[in-house]
Amino acid sequence: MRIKTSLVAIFLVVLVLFECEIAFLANVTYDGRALVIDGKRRVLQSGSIHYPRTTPDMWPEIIRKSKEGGLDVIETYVFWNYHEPEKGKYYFEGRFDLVKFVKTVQEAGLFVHLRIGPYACAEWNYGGFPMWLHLIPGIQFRTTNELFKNEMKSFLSKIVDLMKEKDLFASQGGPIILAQWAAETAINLNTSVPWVMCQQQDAPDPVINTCNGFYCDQFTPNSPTKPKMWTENYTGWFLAFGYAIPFRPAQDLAFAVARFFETGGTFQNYYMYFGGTNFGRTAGGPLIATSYDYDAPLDEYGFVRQPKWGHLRDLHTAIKQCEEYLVSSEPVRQDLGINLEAHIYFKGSKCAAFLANYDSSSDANVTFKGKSYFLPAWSVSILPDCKNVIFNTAKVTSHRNVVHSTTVSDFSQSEWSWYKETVGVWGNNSFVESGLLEQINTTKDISDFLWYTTSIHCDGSINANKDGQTAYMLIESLGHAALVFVNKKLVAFGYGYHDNASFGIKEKISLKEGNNTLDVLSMMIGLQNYGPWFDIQGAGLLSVVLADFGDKEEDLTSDEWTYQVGLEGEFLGLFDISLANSSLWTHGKATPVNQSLIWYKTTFLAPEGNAPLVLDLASMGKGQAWINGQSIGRYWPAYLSPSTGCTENCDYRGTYDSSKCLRNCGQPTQTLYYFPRTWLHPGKNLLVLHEELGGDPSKISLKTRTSEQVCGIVSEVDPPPVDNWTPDSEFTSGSPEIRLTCEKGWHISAINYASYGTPRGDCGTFTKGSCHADMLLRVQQACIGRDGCSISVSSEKLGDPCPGIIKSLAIEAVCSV
Ligand SMILES: *[C@@H]1O[C@H](CO)[C@@H](O)[C@H](O)[C@H]1NC(C)=O
Ligand SMILES: *[C@@H]1O[C@H](CO)[C@@H](O)[C@H](O)[C@H]1NC(C)=O
Ligand SMILES: *[C@@H]1O[C@H](CO)[C@@H](O)[C@H](O)[C@H]1NC(C)=O
Ligand SMILES: *[C@@H]1O[C@H](CO)[C@@H](O)[C@H](O)[C@H]1NC(C)=O
Ligand SMILES: *[C@@H]1O[C@H](CO)[C@@H](O)[C@H](O)[C@H]1NC(C)=O
Ligand SMILES: *[C@@H]1O[C@H](CO)[C@@H](O)[C@H](O)[C@H]1NC(C)=O
Ligand SMILES: *[C@@H]1O[C@H](CO)[C@@H](O)[C@H](O)[C@H]1NC(C)=O
Ligand SMILES: *[C@@H]1O[C@H](CO)[C@@H](O)[C@H](O)[C@H]1NC(C)=O
Ligand SMILES: *[C@@H]1O[C@H](CO)[C@@H](O)[C@H](O)[C@H]1NC(C)=O
Ligand SMILES: CC(=O)N[C@H]1CO[C@H](CO)[C@@H](O)[C@@H]1O
Repeated sequence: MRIKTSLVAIFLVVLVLFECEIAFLANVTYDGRALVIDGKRRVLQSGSIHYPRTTPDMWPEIIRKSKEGGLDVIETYVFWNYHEPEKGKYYFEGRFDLVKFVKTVQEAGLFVHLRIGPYACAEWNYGGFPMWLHLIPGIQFRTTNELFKNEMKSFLSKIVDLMKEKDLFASQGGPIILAQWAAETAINLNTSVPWVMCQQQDAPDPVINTCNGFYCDQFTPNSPTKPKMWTENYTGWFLAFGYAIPFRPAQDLAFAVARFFETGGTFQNYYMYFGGTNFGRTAGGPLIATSYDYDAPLDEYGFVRQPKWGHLRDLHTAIKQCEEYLVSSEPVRQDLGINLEAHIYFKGSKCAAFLANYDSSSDANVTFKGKSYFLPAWSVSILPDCKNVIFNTAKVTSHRNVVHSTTVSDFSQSEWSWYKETVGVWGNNSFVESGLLEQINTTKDISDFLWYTTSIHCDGSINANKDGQTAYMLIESLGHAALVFVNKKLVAFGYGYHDNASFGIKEKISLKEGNNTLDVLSMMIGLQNYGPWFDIQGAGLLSVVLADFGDKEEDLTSDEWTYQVGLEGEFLGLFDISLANSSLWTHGKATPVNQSLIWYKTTFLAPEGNAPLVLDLASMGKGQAWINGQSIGRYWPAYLSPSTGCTENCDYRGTYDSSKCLRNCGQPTQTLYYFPRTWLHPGKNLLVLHEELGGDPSKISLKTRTSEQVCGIVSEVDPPPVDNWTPDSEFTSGSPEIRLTCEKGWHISAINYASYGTPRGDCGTFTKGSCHADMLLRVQQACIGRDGCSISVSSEKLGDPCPGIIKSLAIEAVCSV
């Protein structure tokens, strides 16, 4: 995401498959209004799902929930650095099985929008560029540099060939149609599908320039012959270590999407619809967290996030009801007052309308075609017949959910083994250089770690302060973090931020007479994926200076330094299953705690069932964890977010930005680390941790989700469910409903609260109002034991406890496995 550089573009691959599962050649073109598929203009809802951010067994269910949520298109980047880890050596297995992913979407009957890049950004390590590409002398990324273009072309050919091999191209009678990044090349490819470039105002014809952002209603394509497309509308925001958790209210996201379609848009993509997890070292940087949940409509575990998922599904249904009008004409704007407007789409004498109040605080009543409508601030109402409001973005009738994680096992009684990492040089492949080397060019990203070691000779008398310390050590680093050891003893830990990974360390140290050793372990936490010249930002130590307590300084920066890439434990492969019984591991009674640079190992039994699993690593500092040899990602619970800036109930009204709505202030950024069930097997499973700062592994626990609270509150004057609408019917004839649904395979096990009247509060805090009729029994009868239920909200059905007063039904239910 966050693509700004001009030569970046994206590929559009549209894969058409119909319910009858007969694929045929689809003719995809576009005009000034919309994408045209087989001669028909289409209004399309798209959502990003990155295949390696989950496992193939999860793909069908996540795609099914996306379709059920009203998506037509699944969009993904293609991650070059993992598909071509070494120049000319390709990888398409497991989570990187692109063909399988495309086919899975095809089987679900959805289109695919494939963004082959080559630049992904996407908070992905190095924005998806392979490290070997960076190391080609003379290369310049994302420019017309020939070396770069050649490599890019051969990767593209590889992907194209792979798709051809599987008969997935339109030219073969298959379903895929494709476009390319550099405009001339794209058109030359003759893929017979439209190309889109996001955030590129100068996209030459016929490449379609598109919009990325939180809102795109103000966006216009650079030519009237191109449709208005929105390729990245952020459903939330990514998480970085050291930051609070961003979220985006469903009402604001729905408002942004409705405004886009109101003002002429016909294609929109949610970035992300499902975010997932940055397993292993795939996270971008600096300091991108392991969870890539993104506050997306489907959460990190693949569960629907309510009310966001349901509210957007209702919005998509409402927009679909207007599709024939949207594709027939340009919208006609009608002024309705200050910050109030309507857009009308005509087809013959009939029309559909969007009424908008884009004022960030004042609600309003507007008159449209002789009828009065109430428009809450910062909302859009959708009228598919220019008369009946079937959806308003600020009115959430979809239920909410609150998910509970319960501990299924802990590790307090587990037998732990450990391995103390060597401080400093550990192998015969270390080397000596004068001066401080840039880290990425030195490690080539085969490891997060680089040891910088040297010796400090002190002769004669040393002036000590009253604590026996003798000098200041001043270190400047480009990032991202560093542990400093003097005479093999840890003296300091320094680290940067996602926004600025540079940092300095100033620490009093004690030197002894004669030789002293200085070992600095410099660490990367994800290679930068975004920003000007992000690929040559660099990392590692910049300067090391010793200052005594007088005015003497000794600059060690240009001294001889000995370098060692990686950690000994990584070289030995301690995370690997094959070393599970190795004598390298120490066993004993007391497991060492609060020690830096230590490896831990234990085994555990797979919990029963198929609910998603997380490791709660709150007791650990910073490191990486592996399950049966597979890395679940970097962890860093010791990094707390700032204590201020959070809002309990973020007001959805007014312009959203990534720092507007935050939670979890003053807490560890991430304590729960997801891992796929498929990485476990019956019997004993191996857990290995590499702890860098100090932690207590006995306090780790394994958690799962076995229940969730599901709550709804709907008023008798709310519209009936949007999918009840049929044109030409009197919509007012149906009654509003509360609909509760559980995750697939779950069922409603309890009703905690059910009141018809004037209840107040929200999920978990509902209380009786002055008007109250107990609906517990009734709701229990209708819902218990089922995977979902719906209850009409009308006094006719429920009885009238207080005539003349507008009443609501509030329900809090529990879904469990
Ligand atoms: C594809 O559609 C366009 C516009 O609808 C049309 O002009 C063109 O002839 C079609 N091409 C094929 C191969 O059907
Ligand atoms: C493009 O592909 C179509 C269909 O495969 C083919 O008929 C046409 O000749 C090609 N055009 C060019 C310029 O290669
Ligand atoms: C809108 O109209 C209703 C009904 O007439 C009234 O109760 C309400 O106060 C009005 N709201 C605004 C913001 O004018
Ligand atoms: C050191 O050298 C030996 C043999 O020369 C080799 O087997 C071993 O892997 C090397 N160790 C390291 C850490 O490079
Ligand atoms: C980044 O942090 C470093 C060290 O704290 C500081 O010297 C530098 O000015 C910061 N840079 C920016 C752009 O804020
Ligand atoms: C100090 O350490 C360096 C590097 O290990 C070594 O070459 C040198 O001989 C040592 N000097 C003394 C006085 O021990
Ligand atoms: C890394 O090496 C490349 C070429 O090998 C060079 O162009 C680049 O400037 C170096 N990067 C840094 C940060 O030193
Ligand atoms: C390690 O030992 C256990 C028990 O002795 C055995 O079940 C397991 O297969 C061994 N694992 C490996 C990788 O050798
Ligand atoms: C862990 O060790 C650090 C430094 O050695 C110390 O400051 C800290 O208090 C210790 N924490 C615990 C929980 O023992
Ligand atoms: C890449 C991009 O378009 N980013 C935009 C996302 O939205 C915010 C808020 O509207 C803008 O400030 C960013 O520039």
